[in-house]
Amino acid sequence: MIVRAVELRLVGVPLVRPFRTSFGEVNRKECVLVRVETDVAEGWGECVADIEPDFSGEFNGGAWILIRDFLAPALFRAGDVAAAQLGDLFSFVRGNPMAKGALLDAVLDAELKSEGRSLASYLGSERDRVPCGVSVGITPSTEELLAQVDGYLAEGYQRIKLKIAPGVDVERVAAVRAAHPDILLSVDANAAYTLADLDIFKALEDFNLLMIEQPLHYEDMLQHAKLQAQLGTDLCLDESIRSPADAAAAIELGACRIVNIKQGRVGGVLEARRVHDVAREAGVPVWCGGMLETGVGRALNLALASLVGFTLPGDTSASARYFTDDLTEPFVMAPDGTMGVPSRPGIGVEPRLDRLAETTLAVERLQP
Ligand code: OSB
Ligand code: MG
Repeated sequence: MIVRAVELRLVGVPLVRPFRTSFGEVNRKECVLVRVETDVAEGWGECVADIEPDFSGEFNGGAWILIRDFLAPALFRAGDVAAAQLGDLFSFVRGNPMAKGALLDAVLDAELKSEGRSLASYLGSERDRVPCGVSVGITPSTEELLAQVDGYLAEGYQRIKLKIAPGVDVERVAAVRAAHPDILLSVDANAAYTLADLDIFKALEDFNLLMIEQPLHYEDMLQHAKLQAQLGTDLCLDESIRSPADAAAAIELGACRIVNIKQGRVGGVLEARRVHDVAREAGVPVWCGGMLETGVGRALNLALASLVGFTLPGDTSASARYFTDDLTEPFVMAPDGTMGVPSRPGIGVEPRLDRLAETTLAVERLQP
């Protein structure tokens, strides 16, 4: 397959409600969409970086330049390419899995479209529906949190994840657990604590949490291993896992007992499948995380989440949880809390032209 052009497009889509984590609050999703034109088909990818380098060191402006100045030129120089070779082709660039993943996923989408094959089937999917959870941002008050949780449970979500940060943790979790004694409940700290906060984690042990996600520094596996050794509750790593090698290290060190896999964080769906394989080999459950993706990224996430090792409900929520009007046809969750995996060729969705026109902030077309 020959890639004839790469189009970068920055889009901004308002969120239905502000999303607050320990590292900040956003009220709109802004991301770089990648469209590749090849001799056989067109493909789409979505970069999961943020406006600022807050969740990871990558950010939209950096991803844009990296693709424009390094990755796309390498792709053009390579001539006839297949998606499976791109990991090696891009290995001259260190790090930057989010930027690499967006371009790689776009090429894979084009390749699979030309073969008439769905991404889920290519990855080796075992099911056509996946169980959905929802990630609930930090709210101004406990009452507001309880109201949001009630709403999501009424919609059918099978697992509730609460964002926590110092000062908005134990009491919030206690209130939600008291209101809902039997639901699958987890928390995500986005790296906001240190080992000095052991008392807080000990206090959280009373609430039968499914897991505590990324409690400590994003680069500190050793500290996570020390914390996990002192807790009955399973730790899950998100930010700390940027590659299959990170997953192998975390598991062997005992830094977590569950892995959150975000395809966009680890360099695209092919790398994500490798992370899945590492965890599965070690008997470690995984689930599919999210980065508030538009329908393009959501389609990729759902295909990944349909692999056999994804035994826990993911942050694969419905379009309506994020946007009044998604960029693609909306992803809808059934009342039983499951969502269908796209089955059309490639990632199975395309952004609507009218929505692209309304949300585009910048476009650049790259050619050899
Ligand atoms: O840590 O999982 C996270 C959103 C943006 C950045 C980081 C995270 C999240 C979420 C929401 O928790 C996941 C989603 O619904 O897409
Ligand atoms: Mg997380």
